[in-house]
Amino acid sequence: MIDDTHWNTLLAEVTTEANTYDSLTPPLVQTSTFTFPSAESGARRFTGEEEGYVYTRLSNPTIRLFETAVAKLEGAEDGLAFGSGMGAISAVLMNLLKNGDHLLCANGLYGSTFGLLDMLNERFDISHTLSPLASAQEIEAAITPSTKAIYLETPVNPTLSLVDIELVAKTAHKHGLPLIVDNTFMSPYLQRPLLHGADVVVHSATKYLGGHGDVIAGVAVGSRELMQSIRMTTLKDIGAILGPFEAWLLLRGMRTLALRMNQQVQSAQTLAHYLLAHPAVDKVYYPGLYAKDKAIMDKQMRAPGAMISFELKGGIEAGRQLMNRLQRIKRAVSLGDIHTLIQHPATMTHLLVPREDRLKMGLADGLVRLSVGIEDVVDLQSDLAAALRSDL
Ligand code: 7XF
Repeated sequence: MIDDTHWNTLLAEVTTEANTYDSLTPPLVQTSTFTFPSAESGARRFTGEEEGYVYTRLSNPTIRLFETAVAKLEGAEDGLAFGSGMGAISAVLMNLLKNGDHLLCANGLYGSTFGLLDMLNERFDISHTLSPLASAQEIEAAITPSTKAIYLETPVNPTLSLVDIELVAKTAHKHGLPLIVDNTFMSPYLQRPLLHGADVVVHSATKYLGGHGDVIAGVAVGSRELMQSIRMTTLKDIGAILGPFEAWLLLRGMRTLALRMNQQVQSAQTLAHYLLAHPAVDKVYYPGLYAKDKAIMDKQMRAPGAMISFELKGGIEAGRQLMNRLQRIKRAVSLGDIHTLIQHPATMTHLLVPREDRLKMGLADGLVRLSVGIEDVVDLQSDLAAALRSDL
């Protein structure tokens, strides 16, 4: 269990650690391969009888430092780094599932995770169903004899509603099923799913862990046994590995995770209340604004996070206008950066999704998603105020 009061100390420790050169910051071991002192030693490294690196696709000291740092922050035994969040998600799912198996998922998943599940279904006969997973009865009813794992994101994108990790974990374990949680929207600073019973946590490390918009990366953490199994199968043989330099950048970004998060959450809370009171805004989605989420939030989250979705009364045209009028807030997908980013699903990420399907996913025409950065909140609010003129 991590002592919450010492997060900055912990981050400083786990992202540096003692190393060969006593350097303050971790060494960047930018190499593809490692030399063996002798033929016999090389053979022993391949069989695992001797400690030592072999090839960067299998492991690398800088990547290893990043993996163990995230594992410690999440309270896991071990971790694995990947070249993207999707690399992590696909490696975990393809390790745990085989043809004929079924995956139960919470309603609402990141678009490419949906895409992966569709592909697994069409090509490999691995099916999935979606459920709100809101009560033990609902979860029980959705589990089938071929269900092999449960997968969820919380808060759910883009409605930012919450799923009770402990409730799902308890029901999953009654059936001997592992629970996988995508913790990208929260980061381990705000939510540690393993402490509430989850078995595996995945992240798009592109987001809050990196924090600076300069890396695409993913990570998975869980038991030593499972991580070792993934390393030797869907990581090693499919090969979506992280590069050493990216691992080094992530370690640098992670040293300020708590500081960034505190600032971003504080600004997001201010902006969520500002938007809620704005006449051009129909609805605001932000954890904790509504009573129904309060109990889950208090149980598993340190704070509501820094992602806000809101619906403009003026629909699609209002969304487009808002995007174009903003001066400081950047029009971009991705999230969790020091820069405040905004995107309008109907004209951007979901432009190619038929309108009817998009509405079913909870993505109204005027829905906008804001990822709040570290800029001064006064500047962010005035940028929004100038763009949200009465003609929207
Ligand atoms: O492979 P990536 O590092 O881009 O991570 C995929 C991913 C996994 N889980 C969640 C909850 C995510 O949000 C993402 C990526 N989301 C970005 C976004 O929603 O803006 C991707 C840009 S299209």
